[in-house]
Amino acid sequence: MTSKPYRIWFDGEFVAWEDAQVHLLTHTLHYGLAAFEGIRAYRCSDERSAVFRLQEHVDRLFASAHIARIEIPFTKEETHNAIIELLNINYLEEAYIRPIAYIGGGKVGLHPGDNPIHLAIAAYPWGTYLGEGALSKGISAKVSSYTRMGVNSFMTKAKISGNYVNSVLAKVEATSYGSDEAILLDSEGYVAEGSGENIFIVRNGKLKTPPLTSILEGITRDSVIKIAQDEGIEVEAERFTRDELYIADEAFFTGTAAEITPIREVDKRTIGKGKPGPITKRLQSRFFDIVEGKDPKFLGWLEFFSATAPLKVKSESK
Ligand code: PPE
Repeated sequence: MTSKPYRIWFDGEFVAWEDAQVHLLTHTLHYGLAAFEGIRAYRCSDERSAVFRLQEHVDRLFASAHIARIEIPFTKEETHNAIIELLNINYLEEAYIRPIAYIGGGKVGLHPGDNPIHLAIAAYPWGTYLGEGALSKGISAKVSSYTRMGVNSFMTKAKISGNYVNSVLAKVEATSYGSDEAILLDSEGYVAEGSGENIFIVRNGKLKTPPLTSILEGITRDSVIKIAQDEGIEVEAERFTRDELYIADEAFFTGTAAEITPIREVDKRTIGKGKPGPITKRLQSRFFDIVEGKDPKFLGWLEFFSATAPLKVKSESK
């Protein structure tokens, strides 16, 4: 693991990047049960910075943990404050924030028993998720040979580490075939989501996105729906097939990491004109205005902080 000059919040203390270690017999390492989040903080136009929809992410972290029967030994408020403190302490004006609640070592075997639950939060700069030019030119995607896991096999509403085995397999497959990202179909063959994003299509001026049945309840997805409604664009949460995707006028992914990434090609079929379409561009530009605090209507989604006032480090090592 390459060292970074950032501290990590680990069970209530700040530790150096390289000291945030786990034991080999960590339960989660073997069985994949951990609840995690991906959150972004942006530098705003007025010298301040802001975390985008922080409370919703903290709520989803606790919802994922609840589904997984992981009892996080901190309150939502403590977690929320820890994230802001971490950004301050690291002077991070822009960051990707990764909280993870996991089951530690103790008894080996499937039942987590009394193994301790840990909460760790890392934050570091992370640029464009799908590579240079992804946001301005769009990316290529491949419908995966892997099916999105069924709703009674995995808990798709929960952001649980083990769920991502499906995503990692799909992502590696897609990139090894030369595509930038994978699109997974659900067990009935309808379009579900990307390996780490929700998906939207535009047809005849209307937006369509798969219903929440078998996908992650994306916070960016929810934001895009609300922005589109504000723009007077009709949005339907309705199932669609891969061939409807092929004949869409526009398509894009949404996610904290991916933000709003246009899709210009799927399975070697050009989508629309093969470049970001007008509705995608409109939503993308409104989204970036909002996260940068330039849109008074959506200021409620931002939690401002000043990364210029670091707090005192409580502890050097765990
Ligand atoms: N679906 C999946 C499967 C998913 O992982 C994400 C986020 C989304 C939808 C979009 O959710 P939201 O971020 O709330 O809009 N994926 C996270 C992890 C990416 C990673 O590579 O790690 C993210 O974007 O932070």
